[in-house]
Amino acid sequence: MSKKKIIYLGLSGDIIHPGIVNIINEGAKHGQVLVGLLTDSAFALHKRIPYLDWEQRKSVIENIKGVFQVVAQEEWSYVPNLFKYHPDAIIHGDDWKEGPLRKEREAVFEAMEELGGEVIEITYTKGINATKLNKDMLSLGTTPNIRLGMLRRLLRAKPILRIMEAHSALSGLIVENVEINKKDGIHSFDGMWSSSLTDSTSKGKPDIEAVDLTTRLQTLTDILECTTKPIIFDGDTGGKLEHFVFTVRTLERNGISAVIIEDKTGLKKNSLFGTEVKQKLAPISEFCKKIATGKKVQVTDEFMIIARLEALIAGYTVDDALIRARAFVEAGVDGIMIHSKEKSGEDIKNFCRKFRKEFKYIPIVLVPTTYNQFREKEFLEWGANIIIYANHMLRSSYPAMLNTAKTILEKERALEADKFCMPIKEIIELIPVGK
Ligand code: SPV
Ligand code: MG
Repeated sequence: MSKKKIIYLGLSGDIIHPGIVNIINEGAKHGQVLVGLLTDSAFALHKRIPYLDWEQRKSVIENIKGVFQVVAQEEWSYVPNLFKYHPDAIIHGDDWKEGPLRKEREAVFEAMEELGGEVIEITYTKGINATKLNKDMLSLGTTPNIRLGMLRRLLRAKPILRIMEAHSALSGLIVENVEINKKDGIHSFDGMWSSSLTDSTSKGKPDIEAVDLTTRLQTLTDILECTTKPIIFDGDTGGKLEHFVFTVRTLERNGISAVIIEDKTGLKKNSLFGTEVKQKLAPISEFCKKIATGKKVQVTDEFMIIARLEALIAGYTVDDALIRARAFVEAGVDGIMIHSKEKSGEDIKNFCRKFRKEFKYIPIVLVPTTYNQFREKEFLEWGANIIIYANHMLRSSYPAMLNTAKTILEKERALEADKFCMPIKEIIELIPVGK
């Protein structure tokens, strides 16, 4: 009897639906189905982080009737695995003839021709697909536990994360849902930044720790209610050590993934004032104690405490910042944020290079508000892992509102302002009933 043919099937295997069972059954008619299961990283770089990790997905897929074996597909493209496993055929739904997978289809045809194999295309199962199911799942929400662990999972899966500021439920919804299709896949934000600047400003207060944790939590609750992405909380200085332990516990209980605290003392002023105002650095030992105490009281392994270095903001050198960074790493931080208001970005680049040489795996967080000429890829080259767009949702909404208000005053009616506004139909349908 001739050896059974190997039929390759690339899958994310995160959301199982009848379309997947169908393609496995179709594959099994031709031979033994070898599933190339996309790794968290392969999937996250092009779409989103899967709900289940690779091992969990593998245990589900390998137990589906008709699956012969499951191997890792470490790239978005099927091609490397085709050359690795030399299947007799690859099976795919015919939906890839159009849209973003078209190029991949061509590459697969070329690869299979070279390998002397076949491409089997089956009719795509209509009316059901993982993208639509994912949208339905998102509308069900998440749990604090799942959300909390998401930041570390993303850090493991992606070389660099993009985080956008949110200061209200509505801005949170934009960060949650906005995505664009680019050549290398779907681009979206990985999570949200709860900024002290924008949270305070939208409550009509200056950014001086005047908005207390309970009030900041009201904003967070609004955002948590209608989103699923991980949140990084701007913890300012962390306050008094005795208060910080409660902050950590409260944030953790609410499913916040990380808190960033800055090494300043006295009345906190926004960093972007730089040396225009007095910015006093906290003694290293005092700040280390705050970090170590926070780490001790956190309940889960996943919660992250990130130390934010304000040395460059306060007029000190990169080497001064490095001395502080070493001490904070020693005290147990899970990441370092280096901040600067220098436009050139040279100081940040210099810090990143030096820090990365000493510490290979401690995540580096950047907030490129002033040095905004660089792209994410460049920050990645410097060694950064998290990029926070810290205030852009609020800063962009303010001039839009001001413009509308001024136009109505000027014209003594609203007609001319209408072009700056979203259509009434859109706003009444923006938040559907039941979501
Ligand atoms: C914030 O967004 O509140 C920050 C970043 O802390 S910065 O405004 O640059 O200090
Ligand atoms: Mg702040």
